[in-house]
Amino acid sequence: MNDRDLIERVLNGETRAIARAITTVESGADGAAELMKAVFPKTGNALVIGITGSPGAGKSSLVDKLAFYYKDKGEKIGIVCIDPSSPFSGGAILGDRIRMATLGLDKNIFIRSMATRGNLGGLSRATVDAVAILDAAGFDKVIVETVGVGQDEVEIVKTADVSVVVLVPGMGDDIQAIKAGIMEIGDVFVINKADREGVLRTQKELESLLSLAHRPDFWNPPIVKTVATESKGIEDLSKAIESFKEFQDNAAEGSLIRKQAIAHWRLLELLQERLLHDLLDKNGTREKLDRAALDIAEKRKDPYTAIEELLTTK
Ligand SMILES: Nc1nc2c(ncn2[C@@H]2O[C@H](COP(=O)(O)OP(=O)(O)OP(=O)(O)O)[C@@H](O)[C@H]2O)c(=O)[nH]1
Ligand SMILES: [Mg+2]
Repeated sequence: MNDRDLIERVLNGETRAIARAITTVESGADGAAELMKAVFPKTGNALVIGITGSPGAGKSSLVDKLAFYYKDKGEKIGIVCIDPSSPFSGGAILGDRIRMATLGLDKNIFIRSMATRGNLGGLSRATVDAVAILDAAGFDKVIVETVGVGQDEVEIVKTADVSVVVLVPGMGDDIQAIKAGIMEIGDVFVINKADREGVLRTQKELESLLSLAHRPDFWNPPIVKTVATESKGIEDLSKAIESFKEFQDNAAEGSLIRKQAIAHWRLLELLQERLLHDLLDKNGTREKLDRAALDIAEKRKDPYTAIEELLTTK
């Protein structure tokens, strides 16, 4: 498959080409930029749903049920999960593999996990690119699942059209702890595992936290209760997602500001990656970096001097 072929097949929605295109952007291989240039104009039709929450909250279970719900309505669904082997996720790797094997059998559901976390970052860039590829390939819904820990993960969910934050009952202290990170990004809140005790209390705590928050768009995030394992509340969740989408569509100005903010963040990220790559690719830079690291470790040099030297010497 040459590059032109690949692009054409992706836009045709061919599964193998989509998988290959995602691998291309993930590894930052040659042709990734050309691919994304061709993909960009074809994006904007899918509804991108970001799902985040603490480890084990039931995100994967919810995503699966939501995907089947949409599929039953005749839609095509792409799922991108971030690194199930990340140190934060509690290591449900095997479970996630089995899950992918099962879901992957359905031709209207495409599931992919992004596992690369290179030392130069790029995870969020590659994930957002993967979402764009699925969008351009004709998927109606693209669901991105990330564990709500870590800056990358939060940024990724922010780029979604609708961000869903998943909580579980009886996590009072957790709510306090995570609110700084993910509370403000939730357009929709889910209390999953609603078959457990303490649902009402969690709901009250959540409501009082939300009443303190001031969103620039004045949206009032709905709270949905679900039992993912029993497929309960999935339709309510889909309605809540839809209601935010409609709200966004009607608030054209607000949504433009949101899109502009996302584009700004993406540009900075691409620039950062590109500048770093260009610099490191220069002859001898990697060796200089190694040497400087040794100098710093042995206290012969401080990191600030090392950086100045690295940037000024040709
Ligand atoms: N009782 C109950 N258990 C649930 C519910 N939803 C999920 N679980 C269970 O909770 C556990 C974690 O579910 P996952 O869907 O893997 O959670 P996750 O948030 O994707 O987990 P990580 O990706 O590891 O962060 C599994 O054993 C599920 O069966 C629910 O509504 N009620
Ligand atoms: Mg999961």
